Amino acid sequence: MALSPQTIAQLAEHLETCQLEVRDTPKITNDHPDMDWDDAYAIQDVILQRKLARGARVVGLKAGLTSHAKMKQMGVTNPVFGFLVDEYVVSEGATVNTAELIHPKVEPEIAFVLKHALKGPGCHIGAVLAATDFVLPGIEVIDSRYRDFKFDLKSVVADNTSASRFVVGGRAMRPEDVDLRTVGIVLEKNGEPVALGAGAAVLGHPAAAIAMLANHLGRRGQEIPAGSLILSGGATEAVAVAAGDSVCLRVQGMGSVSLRFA
Ligand code: 0L1
Ligand code: MG
Repeated sequence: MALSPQTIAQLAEHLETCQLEVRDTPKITNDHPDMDWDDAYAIQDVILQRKLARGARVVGLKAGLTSHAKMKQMGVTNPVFGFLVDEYVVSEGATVNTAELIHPKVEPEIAFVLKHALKGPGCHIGAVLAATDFVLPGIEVIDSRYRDFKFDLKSVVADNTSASRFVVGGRAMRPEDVDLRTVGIVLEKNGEPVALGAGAAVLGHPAAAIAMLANHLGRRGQEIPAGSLILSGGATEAVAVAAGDSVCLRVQGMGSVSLRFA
C-alpha cells in the first residue's frame, strides 16, 4: 500500500462527508497519484466502517462498469466493486429526493439474490447460477462525488463506485427460467425509451459479473454471503436524471420497476 492509515482515514472521511453534505470534489488521485488498488479498497472499507458505526446495515454488493457501454462512457477498462447499505434502498415506485444527491444518473441492471455463498478464486458462471435463488430487475442511481463525473478507476473504487440509491422490483425469476444473455432491457425516462440493451451487454452474461466479484473477494479472503443481493452492473450507458423525471426499467419476461425524482 502507498498511503498511510491516517491518509486512508482522512480520504474516507472526506468522500463520505461529500456524500452526506451533497457536495462534489476533484478526484482524490490528483493529490495522491501513488494511491494503489489496495489503498482504494481500504478507503471504501473505512467508509463502510463509518456507516456501520452509525448503525447502517449491509444489504448487498454491487459490480460496476461491467458493460462496454459504461466503460466507453466513462473512459475506463475494468469492472469495479462496492457495497450496498440500507440508506441506499428505495422502494418500488417511490420518489428520490434529488436535493440529497449531487448529479444523479440511473442504470438498468439485473439483480441477483443468492441462496448459497460464493467464494473465489475459480468462481464461474455455472457456480453463480447454481448459487442463485432468483434474479430480478433493478435500477441503480449512481452519484459520483467527483466533479462532473471526472475520475479514474482507483478514485471511483474509493468512492464506493458512486453508489447512492437503488430499487429492485418486477418479477423475480429462477435463473433456469430466463436466458440472461438474450433478455431485452428497455430503460424509459418520462415515458420515452432512452437506453436499450440485452443481458449479454454485461460481460457476455450478467452472472459473469457476480463471478468476478466472488473472485475479487476471494483474493481478499472474503466471500459473497448466502442471501446477498448483488447488482451486476448497468447494461447500457447511465442516463442523467433531475427533479420531475420518472424512470421505468422493463426487462423482458421480468416485468418492470420504476422510480420518480423530485
Ligand atoms: O455502478 C456502476 O456502474 C459504477 C459506476 C462508477 C462510475 C460512475 O460513476 O459512472
Ligand atoms: Mg451500477
